[in-house]
Amino acid sequence: MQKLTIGLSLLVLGLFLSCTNSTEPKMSEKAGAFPLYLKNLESDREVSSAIKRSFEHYEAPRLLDNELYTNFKYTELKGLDYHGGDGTITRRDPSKVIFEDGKYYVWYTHRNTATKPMGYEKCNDTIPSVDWDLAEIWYATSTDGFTWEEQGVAVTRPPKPQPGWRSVATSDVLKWKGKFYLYYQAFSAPSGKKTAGGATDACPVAMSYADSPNGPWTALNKVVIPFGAENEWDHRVIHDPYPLVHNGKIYIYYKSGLGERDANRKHWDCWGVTIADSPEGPFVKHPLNPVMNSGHETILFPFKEGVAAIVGTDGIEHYTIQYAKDWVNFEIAAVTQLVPTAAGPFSPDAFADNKNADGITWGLSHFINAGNNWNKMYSKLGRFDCDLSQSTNDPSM
Ligand code: AAL
Repeated sequence: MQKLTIGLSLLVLGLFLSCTNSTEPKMSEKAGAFPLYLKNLESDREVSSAIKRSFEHYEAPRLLDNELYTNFKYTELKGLDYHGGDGTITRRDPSKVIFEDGKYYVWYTHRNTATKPMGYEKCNDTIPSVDWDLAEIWYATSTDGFTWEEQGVAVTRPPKPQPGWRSVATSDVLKWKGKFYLYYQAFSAPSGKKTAGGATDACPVAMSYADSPNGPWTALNKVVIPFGAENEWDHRVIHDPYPLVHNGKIYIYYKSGLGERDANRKHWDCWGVTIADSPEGPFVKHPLNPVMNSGHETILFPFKEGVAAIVGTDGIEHYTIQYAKDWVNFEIAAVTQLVPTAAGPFSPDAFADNKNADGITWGLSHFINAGNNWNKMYSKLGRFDCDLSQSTNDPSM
């Protein structure tokens, strides 16, 4: 007992000396002003590793007043029919929402097939393999963001062998110099094929353009973002193209994977960015790609002079909100929960290139009704509300 007391006294003395002798500024001094109770936490006593990294790594005070932290609220949309949820109709992967001529517009993957998806082995020309197989890109409009009127098809599947003959899906919109562009996954085979190395989706990115958001849309009928070479991180798929405008150029963020997907869906989703001077390209992939290490679907939006990203499922940094002041080097700004899936925000500054972007307060996401069989699913669109805007305190939260 005596030995233990002496040992403890020496330890306390050692700690006291190391604290009082230190010329290093305190963690609070490095991180800036914060409340007294946090100052007490880092008074002259030892702290746990969790508290230590709160200051050193996460700059704890910032977490208490963080403009890039939010929760999400969800509301069912009115006006869209799903055949009673029998799986034959799906709407998923909404684009950004834009506002034109007094209306909100959204584009999305629309499947209306004879049966539910049946998996790769059972699919044929009319039976879909997965939820986004045999799909087209449709659009809907709304005056309030809650009730949506489906307007019909925007981009149809082109004839074989043009890219997208099997399915066109997961689109996002760009407005550039008064014209409209849809970028999307153009499948040249049913999705979901399992190979020895894992599933590979034959879907690079294609594009269609129009003078009005109501169309008509003309397909460029060529690949605008191709796969990387065999030895590159994005050799397997290019998914979820997401165009924004920055420094007078078109930035398209996109997902690909490191490693191959195996039967247990083990893989590592990452995001890269590719940049062009005009909508049809050529797009040049950034030398630092991949620029995000997580996120199956990621929502990006200009925020102040940088770009923010809401990183959803999959990966070591899932359910985080990240920020890249230079649009390439992302840092975690907040950790959150119940993140919208595959969402498209109403992002008024998406194409404004204005260096002081306001952020977002709402958008559309999808909800997957997969039950216990991933193949037999269908999806519905819903609305999310959040508080990631500099100027608006969303009254609905
Ligand atoms: C998604 C997106 C892409 C994938 C599939 C359909 O939500 O990541 O579009 O291919 O799942």
